[in-house]
This record gives sequence, C-alpha cells and structure tokens, in this order.
Amino acid sequence: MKRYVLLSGGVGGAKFALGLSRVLDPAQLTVIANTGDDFRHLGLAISPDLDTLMYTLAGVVDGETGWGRRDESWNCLAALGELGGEAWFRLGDRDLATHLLRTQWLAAGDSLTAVTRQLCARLGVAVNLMPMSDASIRTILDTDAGTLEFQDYFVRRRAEPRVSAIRYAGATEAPPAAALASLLTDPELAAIFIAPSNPWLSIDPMLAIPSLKAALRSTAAPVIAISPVVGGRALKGPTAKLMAELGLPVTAGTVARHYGNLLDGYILDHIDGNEATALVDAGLAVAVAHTVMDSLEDRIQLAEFALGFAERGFAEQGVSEQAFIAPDPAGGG
Ligand code: FO1
Repeated sequence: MKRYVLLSGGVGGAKFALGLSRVLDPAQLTVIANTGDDFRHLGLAISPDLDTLMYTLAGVVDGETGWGRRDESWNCLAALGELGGEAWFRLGDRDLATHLLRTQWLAAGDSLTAVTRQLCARLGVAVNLMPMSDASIRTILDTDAGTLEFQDYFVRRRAEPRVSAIRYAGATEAPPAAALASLLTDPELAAIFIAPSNPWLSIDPMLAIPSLKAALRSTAAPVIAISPVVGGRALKGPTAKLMAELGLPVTAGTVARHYGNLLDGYILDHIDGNEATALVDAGLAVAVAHTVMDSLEDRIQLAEFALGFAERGFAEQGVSEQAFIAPDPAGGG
C-alpha cells in the first residue's frame, strides 16, 4: 500500500489535507502538523494547527474562519471578558473541551502525539494526524514592536508588526515525533507533500528540526510542495506581507527557491505558469494546476492532481524535466 505524508500548517494546509483524505484510504495518509504556533493560554495547552487539521478532517470545523468548531457558542469567552480576563484569543465553548482534555492528558504524562491520537479517535478522524515533535518548539518573531511569541504577533496584534527575523526556539534540540522517523524511511512511502502553508511560519518550524530535515533530504520518495503564493498574493494569511518585509519578491518561484534542494517537485497555479520554465531549468519537476481551493471539489481535484504528479512525474523517469499541466478551468493555459 502506497503511503503519503503531508507537512501542514493550519487553515490553508487543512484544505489540501481534506482533499487528500477524500481520495486516499485513511491508512495511506499521515499529516504532520506545525506546532510552532502552540502556546499556553489561561493555563491551557493550545495547539491551533493540530486542532484546525483535526476539526477539518472530522468535518466539524467552522467554515467561515477555517479554525475552531462550527456551531460554536462563546459564553465562556464573554464571561471571561466581563471578569477582565484575557479574551483576545477566541476560544469557543466546544473548542475549550479539546484544550481541557489535552491539558489534562499532557499533565498526566501523555505525549502530544498520544493525546492527538486519542482526540482524533474520539472525533472519528481515521487519518494519522501527528505533531511535528512532542518537544516544545516555539516560533518567535523579531518585529518593530519587539520580540513576540507567535499568537501575540498573529492574533493579538493581527500580524501588523513588521517582521525582521523569525526563529524556532527549541527546534535544534528537539527530536521529531517518534513515529515520524520510521515513516520517512518506509519503502512504501510514495511522496511527501508540503502543503500550501506559509513557508516561514508553518513549514520552517518543522524544517528547523535537524533530524526531520535530514530525513526529508535522504528519503527516496519525492518531496513536492504546493505554492501558497498565487498571482503575487498569498492564498491565506500574512504570507505576502511577511515576504515583502523579509525583502523577498512575492512570487511562487520565491517559495520554491526558499525550499531549495529539499524539493523534487513543485505545483504552482496556472496564473504563475510563466514561472515554470525557470524552475524546470533549476532542476525541479514542475506541475501547473488550479491551486485555489474554494470548494470541496477544488480540494479533491488538487489532491488527485498532486497524487498523479507524484506518480507519473517521478515514478518512471526519476525527476521529470517536463512541466505537468492540468487543464486550466479558467481557460487561460
Ligand atoms: N485565529 C485568529 O485569527 N483569532 C483567534 O481568536 C483565533 C483563535 C483560535 C482558537 C483556537 C484555535 O485552534 C485556533 C485559533 N485561531 C485564531 C487560529 C490560530 O491562531 C492559528 O494559529 C492561525 O490560523 C495560524 O495557523
């Protein structure tokens, strides 16, 4: 049975994860979540990207925000605000149950991997979802408003401060989640996908774990990223703003070059098709597809396309030098 691994952040990555989960047998798919966004808040252990993926795969995510649970109520948050507590991070009543249980189980000595497995089982998520590490890794940003923890920057300050540098505290000492190491050397591993998540905020925290990056470099399976930049804009969140602040051109090619020789393949949108040749010349197998995932149908189609690219773009001829092109629904080519 062919196996696939997806490295993913929250909302944008979860859309692609859902597409893959609809196309593959759950036993074929492992989703590795960024935990650089995790933090302690009100005494609770919060893992936003894990929860976004879990709720999305369980079909209970809030479709408007892309995070949190649908049919949510906010009584606790309102009461917290009335009492002068911290209400800037919106924890809904149903969502709180997840954080309460996670905090309780972690305090009892369970690993984050084990806690996630339990929560997924209870929500009926059959896909194997796991954190990038059981150790604490925290994304820290140097900004014009000072040094900020991720959620302080992202939610409390709405990603407004100008970012000059990003680091991943604890990453160099952290081992990857135990099950991940054996997965990446599994001979049945057919591809590793990097979701269209923010490279600096969602994927780099994983790549900052030396053993994880080394395993990705040495795996026989192709590593294929999907561009989070479409037509000079980010699919989700502050990716474009951050790239500009870091002095980088906001293009799909910039993201591919950022991942560098870690990548074997790259999927970019039709609108950025003119960037394909330069990337092929740089040694990448490049595929051009409709990457904007507004509907469930879009998610499934992109997942099917990515799986086809992984199979046909690599299996027979090693790294393909040809652009692999899906029909353009907009007709632009
Ligand atoms: N994102 C927000 O922009 N505002 C919030 O109040 C917020 C609360 C929240 C609660 C639980 C949860 O699992 C996620 C939540 N997120 C919120 C999303 C979160 O900040 C993610 O880290 C980002 O979307 C980046 O992946």
